[in-house]
Amino acid sequence: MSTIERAEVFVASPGRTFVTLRITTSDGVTGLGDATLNGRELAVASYLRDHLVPLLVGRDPARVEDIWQYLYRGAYWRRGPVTMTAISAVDTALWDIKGKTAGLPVYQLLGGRSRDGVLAYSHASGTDVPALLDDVQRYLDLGYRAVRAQAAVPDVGGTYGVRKGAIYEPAATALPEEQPWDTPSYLSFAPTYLEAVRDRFGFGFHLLHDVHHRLTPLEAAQFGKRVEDCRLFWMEDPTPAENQEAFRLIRQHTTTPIAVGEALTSVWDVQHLITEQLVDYVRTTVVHAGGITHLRRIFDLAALYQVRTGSHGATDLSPVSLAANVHLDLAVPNFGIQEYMGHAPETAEVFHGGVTFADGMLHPAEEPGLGVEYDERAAERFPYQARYLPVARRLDGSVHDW
Ligand code: KDG
Ligand code: MG
Repeated sequence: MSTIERAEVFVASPGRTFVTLRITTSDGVTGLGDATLNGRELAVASYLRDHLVPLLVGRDPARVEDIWQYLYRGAYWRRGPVTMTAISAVDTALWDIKGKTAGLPVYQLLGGRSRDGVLAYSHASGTDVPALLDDVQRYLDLGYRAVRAQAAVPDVGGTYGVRKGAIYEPAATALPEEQPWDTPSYLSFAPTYLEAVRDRFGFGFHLLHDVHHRLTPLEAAQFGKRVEDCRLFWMEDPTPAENQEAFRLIRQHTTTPIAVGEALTSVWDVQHLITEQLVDYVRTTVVHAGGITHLRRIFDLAALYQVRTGSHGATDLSPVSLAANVHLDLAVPNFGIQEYMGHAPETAEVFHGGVTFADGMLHPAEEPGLGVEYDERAAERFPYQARYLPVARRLDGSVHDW
């Protein structure tokens, strides 16, 4: 029987920080898992190195479900982003190994293709409306059939989602940058640029918008109602998801579809949202919601309630977890859309292979496993750099949700 011989944790910052787990079996087969938790990377690296790696050595890598249950139930302390990201990395690496051992790409182990490709959306943004419109044009020219639109709120610096360089990277400073926030300014301005996008480009593509947890339920209901004529694919994270009943109020007032879940990490965290049909899209991912094994469980629950998938795919999801997500997206019946922001050029020096983009769709590699390799030598050129997401403060100085 093949056993897990070693499991190594790599922390490197090629363009941004990624934590990567590599499991090697006694047969010499390797599998990769993403363990990146933006701004809390070293906590997951330690959880893996200090607490999970010693439990893995000597186990049968083929027993993916059993290892998942062992790490989840066996910890006693359940859920939470650090635990779930660490379990995700192990699970993803084991699926990679299973695919390589079977000689099949992972999507074949998940039931095979349900579709020819995975619809992807990317991020258009601008420091003002003309710049946003130029950027939407750029994404449509690149072949995207779905585009997210965000513009800087006038006179309020540091709006969420507005790109400064070639790639939008919010975790950019060694300590958290403090950014101002003003809800009334956002509520009067954001609908106008979404309308400007529809006026200029029409309705022949999907338009998305991320509110990024900034509104109260009533404000979110007002926003959703106000932008109904824009026919958004979704408004994302309109209000923080700790109080899930809050979404019922939003629902009762608007038909704008709702997407939630990039910061949620287990089926129990989304159970109420799904079974009460309070959202339309669930944004949980392979990297933060327990790997392929657990994310499939979430997606299957969602399918029972006609909730579709729309997994998070920002720069802080490494090419490994993005690939794993796309394998799953390809297979599940209730796939909706996949976020795809791309990565900095340095990232491609370390992670080889992965998904490809063509005609608005993502495609996984056809090699056995996930189709991504980690270049350990190249990673040494990019030592770890601490980077934090910003923190938002209202104009009166109090802390707001970022
Ligand atoms: O780590 C947090 C980022 O990935 C997040 O702020 C990006 O909201 C985001 C999105 O929708 O991509
Ligand atoms: Mg988001």
